Amino acid sequence: EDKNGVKYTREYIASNPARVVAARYTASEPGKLSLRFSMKGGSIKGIKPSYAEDGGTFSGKLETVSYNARFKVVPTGEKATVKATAEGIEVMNADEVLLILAGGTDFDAYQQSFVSNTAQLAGAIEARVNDAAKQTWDELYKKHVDDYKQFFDRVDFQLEGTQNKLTTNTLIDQYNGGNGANALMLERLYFAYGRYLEIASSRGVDLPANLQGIWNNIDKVAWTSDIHSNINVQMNYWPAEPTNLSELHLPFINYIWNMAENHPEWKSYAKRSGQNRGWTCYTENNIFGGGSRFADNYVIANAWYCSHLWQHYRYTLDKEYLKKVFPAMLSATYFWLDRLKLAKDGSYEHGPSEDGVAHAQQLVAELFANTLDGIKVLGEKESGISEADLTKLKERYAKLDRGLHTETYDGAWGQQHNNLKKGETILREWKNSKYSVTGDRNHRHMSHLMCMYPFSQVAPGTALFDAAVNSMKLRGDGATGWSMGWKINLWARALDGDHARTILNNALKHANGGSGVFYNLFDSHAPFQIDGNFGACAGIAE
Ligand code: FUC
Repeated sequence: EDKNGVKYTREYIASNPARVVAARYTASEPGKLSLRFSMKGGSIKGIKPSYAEDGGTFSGKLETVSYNARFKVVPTGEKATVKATAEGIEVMNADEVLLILAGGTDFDAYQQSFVSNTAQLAGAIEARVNDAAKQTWDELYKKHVDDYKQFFDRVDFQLEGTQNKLTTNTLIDQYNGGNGANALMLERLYFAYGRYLEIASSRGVDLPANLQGIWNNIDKVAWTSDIHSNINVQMNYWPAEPTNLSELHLPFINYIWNMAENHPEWKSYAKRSGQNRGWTCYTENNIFGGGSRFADNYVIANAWYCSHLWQHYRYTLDKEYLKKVFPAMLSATYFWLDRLKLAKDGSYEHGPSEDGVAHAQQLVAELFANTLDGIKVLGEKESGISEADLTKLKERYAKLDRGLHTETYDGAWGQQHNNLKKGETILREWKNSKYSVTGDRNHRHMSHLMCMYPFSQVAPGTALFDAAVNSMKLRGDGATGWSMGWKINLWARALDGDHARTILNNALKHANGGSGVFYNLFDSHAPFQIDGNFGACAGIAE
């Protein structure tokens, strides 16, 4: 920023090693920086920041957690002065200013009360700020970048001929989905950004990234910034393993394990859903194991979650890890073992009311298959399953409806709908009712295509695979943010990279109130949801 011939700069980092946000303000001439720093607590009632010497602080308690925030300014320059007023900290005539800001709560996922060390919170935040303020910007910056690069540099993705010359908003405005240097740059950047967001949202706390990652900045945010289990939180971790960020999958995995094994809520939801054994959660979840009653029939979330526990094992082959999380997989398996019911055709369906829905059947199939594989890896005894349950599991898995039935597109929506012609075979979404009766033509959830992505239940070159691809055609390309993320992966799995890129082209358009990206490259569903960023990143890897 230029003002009266002086060039001003601002740089910010959110440092994991220092656990602070640091900012550096500079001016091209000495003594030209005069700034006031103050704090705002959003809509939290009763927040009153106090300022003294060179910093400010506020603190308080919500229903469960206590919070504390503090900042300190470090001005440099011969003429620099700093003083506290009722409005904030005023710096006059500095050459350069370093700002250190830290915030924290006493949240502790591993306590039944969900808090610990409350009395130490204020002191811990103060120490953190003081430690960081003793370092120079260069030191803070270097440690921050080194820490980040240990993950980021594990993958190198180049597209031939890209050029990094335009600002991000210009790249977006000029994006035409072609093969020009700038279009390819944006695609490369979007992949890098997905990994950046995965790294930056997964450090330090065993909680998954929520609908806005960790970047919600408004009070009345969509879906209350929840942990949404009917695809969104899972999609947030789709890039973790395939883009070599395996450890950064752990905040989600540890959350699943902890809630399933150590806290009572998810077990109580299993009971409320009619099962004596196991655990489950509902669609909308908070960080205390709580779930709203919205869409509380989505108890299949437990099976989807367990696929993440298993995927991490598949990428790491870490048996000690598997020993730890396997009880949570087994427990979810019991939930479904007990819940399945024998259908008229002799197969097991998920019951008790929505019989044979492909989505749930594919998920139970995945859970049972992975649990059986886990028992093989750990050994029957170590796995903790009883002989009777193992017999039952094998029998039910053998007779399980896999959710892979087909039907004919009979032209109910026109001789050709999207890219599908009458007479072609599609995958059934519902075992007992036709696509055209229950189906929402262009629905964003590709629920019956779990078998293609994230799972690999249908092999290329088979009739089922072709039917699954036909179902994708029938849905068409139009989609919301995360739905495009899913479709990129699906078309990649369909071995149609060109089609995957067509969806990516749509996903990278400026959202303009609808679906696409904002100028900071956050994904718009609409509104802002981070899942679409992660879905597209995983899709590019795929
Ligand atoms: C799923 C979607 C909604 C929304 C919500 C947060 O339930 O179907 O569109 O993205 O998650």
